[in-house]
Amino acid sequence: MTDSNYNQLDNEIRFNWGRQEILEILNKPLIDLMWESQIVHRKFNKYNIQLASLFSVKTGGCEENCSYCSQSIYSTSEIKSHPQFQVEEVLKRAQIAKNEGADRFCMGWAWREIRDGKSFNAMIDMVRGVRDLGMEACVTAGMLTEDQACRLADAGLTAYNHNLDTSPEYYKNIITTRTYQDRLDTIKRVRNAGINVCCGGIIGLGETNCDRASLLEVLSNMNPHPESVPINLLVAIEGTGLEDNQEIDSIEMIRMIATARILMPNSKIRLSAGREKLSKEAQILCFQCGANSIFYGDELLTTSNPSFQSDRKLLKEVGVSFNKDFDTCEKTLSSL
Ligand code: SAM
Ligand code: DTB
Ligand code: SF4
Repeated sequence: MTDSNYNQLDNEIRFNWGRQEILEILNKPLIDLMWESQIVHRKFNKYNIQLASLFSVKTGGCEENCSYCSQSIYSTSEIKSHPQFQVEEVLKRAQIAKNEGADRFCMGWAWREIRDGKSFNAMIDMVRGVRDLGMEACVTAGMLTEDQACRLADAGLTAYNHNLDTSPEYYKNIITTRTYQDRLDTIKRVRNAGINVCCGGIIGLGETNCDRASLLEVLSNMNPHPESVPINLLVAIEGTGLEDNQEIDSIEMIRMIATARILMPNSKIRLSAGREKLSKEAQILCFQCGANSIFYGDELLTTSNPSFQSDRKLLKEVGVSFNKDFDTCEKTLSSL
């Protein structure tokens, strides 16, 4: 075992991880990587999986050209069109998610940036409403200004999701309508406003292992670390620039999650998009190596996700705990 791992065992959280040492962790024999990540995970976390529900408030028509995304105006994907959802309907969805056992409600808007006015005011009301239900609230809606970040913080927003997606070096192959620095600036505004940062990336974009290490280097050198780190497996959607990308082996997802757990022991590492492509066994290994949250519910933003029922069954089988109120929730559901 290397000195850096001993530091982890001594409870020291590091913010100075180097790319080479991250790459070495990522490339370790799988059996060692799994063991080391479990040691960190058991020490810092209690195998409690947070269930986060995701809802698309505004779908499609986004001016950015993220080549994986069906919601970009540059994609030809067929997506369900619906006018932007109103506050009442969104809060109804949050209540349903809560009844199903979720304790975090994430709301997405397909925007390049948030604009002030009617729909920003509605966003604020949605955040307040979700918090009043006793749930954590997360928003993802593109770039935001300092003033908007402060207004969202005042409304009680728990976290803002803004992913870096990939390494600074590979980024220009995926998105050209905004820079890596634009993303970092928004993340800084979120942090300065006192909102938790939710920031992660995607694997399967065609990046190398070195790019994955480079993304993890940026994330793990943030001080504090992002409280939440979603790791997405590309959902290759028809009509997007990456529709023909080769599927990657599930072992790579396990490696990415295990490495993120070793580097950022206290963060919620979220096993995010792409779970439909992972076997039950691959997901179990992800939980064992450090994933402590999933998106829970039949839909992500424009694509499908495992059902509530199958996820409850999976988590029960694994024996992890996933909601303190779960027994009550199970009884309420069965009496419906
Ligand atoms: N427009 C906002 C933004 O980009 O920040 C919010 C929504 S966007 C869909 C949120 C994140 O979802 C992206 O940054 C990306 O990491 C992830 N994502 C989007 N499409 C995906 C796909 N097809 N497969 C995997 N992850 C995806
Ligand atoms: C994140 O990192 N993954 C979520 C959430 N943040 C907003 C989005 C996944 C989208 C998957 C593709 C889709 O459904 O369109
Ligand atoms: Fe727009 Fe977000 Fe999709 Fe990029 S990922 S095209 S910013 S909705």
